[in-house]
Amino acid sequence: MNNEKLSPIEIIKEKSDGLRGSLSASLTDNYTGTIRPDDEALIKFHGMYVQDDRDRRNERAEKKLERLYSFMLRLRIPGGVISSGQWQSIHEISQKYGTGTLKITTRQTIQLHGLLKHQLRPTIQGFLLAKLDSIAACGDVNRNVISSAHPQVSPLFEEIHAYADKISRLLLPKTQSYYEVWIDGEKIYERSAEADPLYQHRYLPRKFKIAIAIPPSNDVDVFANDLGLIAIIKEGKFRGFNIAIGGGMGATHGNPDTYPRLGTLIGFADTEEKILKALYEVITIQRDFGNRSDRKLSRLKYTLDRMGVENFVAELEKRTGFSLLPPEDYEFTERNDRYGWLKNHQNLWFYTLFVEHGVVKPYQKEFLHELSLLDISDFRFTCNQNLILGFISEEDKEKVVQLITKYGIEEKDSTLRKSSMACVALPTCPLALAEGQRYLPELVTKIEPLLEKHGLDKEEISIRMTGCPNGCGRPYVAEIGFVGTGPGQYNLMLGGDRLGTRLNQLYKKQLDESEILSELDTLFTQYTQEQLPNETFGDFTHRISFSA
Ligand code: SRM
Ligand code: SF4
Repeated sequence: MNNEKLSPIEIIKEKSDGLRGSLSASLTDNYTGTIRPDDEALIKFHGMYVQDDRDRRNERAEKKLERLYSFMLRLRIPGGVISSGQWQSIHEISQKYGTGTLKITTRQTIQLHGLLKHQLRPTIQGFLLAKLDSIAACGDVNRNVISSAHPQVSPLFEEIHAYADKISRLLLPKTQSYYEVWIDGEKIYERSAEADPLYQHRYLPRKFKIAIAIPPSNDVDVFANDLGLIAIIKEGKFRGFNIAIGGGMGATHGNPDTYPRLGTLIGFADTEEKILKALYEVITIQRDFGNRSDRKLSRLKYTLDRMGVENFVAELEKRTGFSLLPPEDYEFTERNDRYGWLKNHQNLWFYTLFVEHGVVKPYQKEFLHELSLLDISDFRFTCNQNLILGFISEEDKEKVVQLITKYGIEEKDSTLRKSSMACVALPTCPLALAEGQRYLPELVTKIEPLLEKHGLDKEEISIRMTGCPNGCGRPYVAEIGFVGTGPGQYNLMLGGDRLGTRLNQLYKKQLDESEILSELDTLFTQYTQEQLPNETFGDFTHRISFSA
């Protein structure tokens, strides 16, 4: 339905023979550490990205060597839950292949970095043995479905959380190329069995993201997703989901046609059949109407704004054959993780471990490995890049406490640090303009004394940093957002609310560290002097800077 000139990636997808391309040949080409250019686009659908160590680009260029290529692999873990055994496998595979780092992402899964080309097959085969895969973790398809991660939020948690897996399965591409390419490269599947009514030959115009929020927590940032589901619980029963569409964070510096957008609530669906039908057809509309010529303008948010919400909903009703009900009332009261020990309604224990920006430190890795060997908890990733050790019985709790003491896992970090989030950025992200997770910890250390000076150190101010405007750490829904513009420089974004329901706005451009600290010092002074009762920092900066 979109007749504009197709972008080159559309042609690559169409000609890819079910996302196979020449991946098998690329993998066995020993003359280079990378893969053929077309395969670079296709490998994303298999959950991997080609990267290189940007810290070493100059040194390699001077020696006339090709870039130090390696691969990032992202697992598909709907709802972010794995078993102790699966954690053991992830641990062991990461010790053997790649850089050994484990990174918990903002979409509650795990990434391994620095995998060399010849390590990809054994890595994936190892994961498959552990019943883990990376299918559709990236690429122009539905990505990892995320869900509120804290089982204490509701006795209905498991019933609602189960939708993450259900939706992920429903929306998996039908091609079996993953098994073919990553097991042995042999063609084994009948193409006729791979017909894909949802994705057809060109897949979606762009990535598609779904989140499930379980009020009162908006730990998933539900409105930052192409499709957000908000669980409605009434009289102790799960009644269905409010549906919000058209959220997305990505923008491009200097391109005013691009912008972060919060999802728009379009209605309520009250049965499983209607919920799944509605979300499936939202995706078919995006498939058919999304922009396939300019990838900067191809996310659902732009399709929605171009079509208009009313027309979109009318098309949705035509395709589903029913109307959504009006959205139901709900309330978010929190977004941060609930750190430390908590119990659920079944008297089972949960321990939330703070993992700064999802980078699992070596001592945390050892702690988690030893714990996984005991097999007394599951492992749950949160969209705030942390980890919950879940479903621990009263008698096993003491064993975890002992390990916590043994490894010095203490709750010493400041409230600000525990409310912070940063994207990967340098040295692996090819799109980074500035540092992310390597720098925010240092900046937080410099902001902490300012907060103490103003008596604000117990405030849960959300602070997020990304190395570029793509928004992987969702900085546009933070109270203090830093968006990288160049080495050591960030746009300061202010005025977002604490619950992720209002976008922040550009306050000052291209600040360096000393300018950031001086601006914040002034703002904290003003906040302590002019704050209204119970007014959060985000609400305050919104009121004084942008409300007009
Ligand atoms: Fe992201 C691209 C890392 C969550 C918006 N993101 C990338 C790439 C793959 C760079 C690339 O295209 O080559 C980054 C890899 C860095 C590396 O070395 O690992 C990258 N994104 C991440 C992660 C790992 C950040 C983190 O520190 O946790 C997150 C992985 C999530 C996951 O498990 O799937 C991650 N990315 C997000 C989010 C947050 C979310 O989804 O809740 C967003 C904003 C929401 C959205 O999609 O609108 C996000 N990433 C982007 C974009 C901008 C898309 C757009 O609409 O313009 C890009 C660039 C692109 O797609 O062209 C991008
Ligand atoms: Fe890379 Fe930009 Fe995403 Fe950070 S926000 S990981 S710099 S694409």
